[in-house]
Amino acid sequence: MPVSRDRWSKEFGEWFRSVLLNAEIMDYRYPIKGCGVWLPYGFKLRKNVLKILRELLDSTGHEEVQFPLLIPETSLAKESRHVRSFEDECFWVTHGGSTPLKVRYALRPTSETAINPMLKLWIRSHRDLPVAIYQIVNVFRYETKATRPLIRMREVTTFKEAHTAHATAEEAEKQVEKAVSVYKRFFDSIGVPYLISKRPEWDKFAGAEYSIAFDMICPDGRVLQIGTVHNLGQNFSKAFDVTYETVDGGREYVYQTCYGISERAIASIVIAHGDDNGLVLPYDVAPIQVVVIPIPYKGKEEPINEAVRDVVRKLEAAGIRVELDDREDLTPGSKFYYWELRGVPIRVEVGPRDVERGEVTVVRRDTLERSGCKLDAVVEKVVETAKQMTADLSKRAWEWMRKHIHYVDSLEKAEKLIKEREGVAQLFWCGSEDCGREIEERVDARVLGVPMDESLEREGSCVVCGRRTRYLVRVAAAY
Ligand code: A5A
Ligand code: ZN
Repeated sequence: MPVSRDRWSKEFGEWFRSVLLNAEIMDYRYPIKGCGVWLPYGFKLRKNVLKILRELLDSTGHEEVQFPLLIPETSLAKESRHVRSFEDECFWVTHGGSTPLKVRYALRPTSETAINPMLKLWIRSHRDLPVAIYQIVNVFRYETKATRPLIRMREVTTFKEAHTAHATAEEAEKQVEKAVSVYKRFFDSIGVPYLISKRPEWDKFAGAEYSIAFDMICPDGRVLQIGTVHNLGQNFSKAFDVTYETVDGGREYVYQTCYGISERAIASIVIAHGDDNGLVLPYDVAPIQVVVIPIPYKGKEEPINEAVRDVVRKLEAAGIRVELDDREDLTPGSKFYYWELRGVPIRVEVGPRDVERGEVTVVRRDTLERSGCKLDAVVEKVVETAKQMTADLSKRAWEWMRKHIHYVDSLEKAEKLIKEREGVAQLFWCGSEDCGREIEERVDARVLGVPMDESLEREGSCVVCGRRTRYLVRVAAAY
């Protein structure tokens, strides 16, 4: 029997906030709005998630670097669309001590304008290309929409931004595809389901030719953008004069891409797998993979403790992250509650009957399903249970998401289902900005864009103007 998901779905905002605090992921009570403190347990989870991301990037031709936090206004201002979008979102440094600065510095809101002046120095010839670098840093955005822990921070603490430069438009296009496939593998490895959509013109990244976004659906039916891939074309290279010498001796501006993922990735794990008992963490990223809990029984203390120590030794020797909860002032029941809230994937109980049979009891966090196994086989049992649970979590999350995608043929139906928090509406759309904007207005929701993960064999009529079209568009309430 899976744990209920009433509070998870009906009081999602409150559920999310209280789980982050009580499971000790992030304390969001810092005296600056939009800033939070990673707690030790949350920090370990973050580290494990970043390890996956780093390994994926490192093994696909990216190199990790680190740029300064400060960007002079003169650099930020070089790409006109970029600065128009970001200047009001920047925190500005105006003084050094009490001396006013001649040129203000922005705390980076993202790093295109920090990176391009350096690319101009580094890239001379076609032999210097391609460049593919990334950094995992904090960025600052003076967000005006409601801030939320992990979801909308003003200090984004965990901003993984990759930046690439190429000789040709085709190579940049290829890189966009590669980035999308890296992000797919990343979200697949944490079992988080996603929709991939090409953002409409009016919602692309400032300075991009086009933007592709990964969105997930939250329990309240609203979508959360959990990653983006942008083709920047030559917009920044022209603004920053980043050129290379071509094979035949000419000069050409480089073509660029960039793509980003933030702590929303950690939010996505909390959201996709959680339930009314709290967190449910995928085994691979869980700070503690197995908790061992003795079930005390008068007169059997010694054999139970001996078995418990044996279990812990075996699991540790197998490289499993295991915690023994031998606190004497807590009942087993309150320990179950404590570790369920923190999402520990597997619990091993050792009670008097287990000991008599030379067995232990293994409990999965997602279904709370119990099964026994021989103490000697505990490692195999844990590994097998973990594997099954990882697959089941991903399956459950994908099934839940698919149930919240609805094909509709009218704006009224789209409006109704979005209002009722049923998720994403997919409608036929002619592709024009006028019709797109009208959809947003009449449905009172956001156009996420055209699906990139679904090919459409059918044809239909634009819900606004009635023109025949093969495009679908996704519409939803968005965070
Ligand atoms: N330079 C590119 C990569 C860029 O800045 N893209 S972006 O603006 O779309 O941000 C990348 C990702 O960061 C977004 O897809 C979103 O998942 C996340 N993000 C953006 N603003 C955030 C905020 N205030 N708090 C947490 N995550 C945020
Ligand atoms: Zn139309």
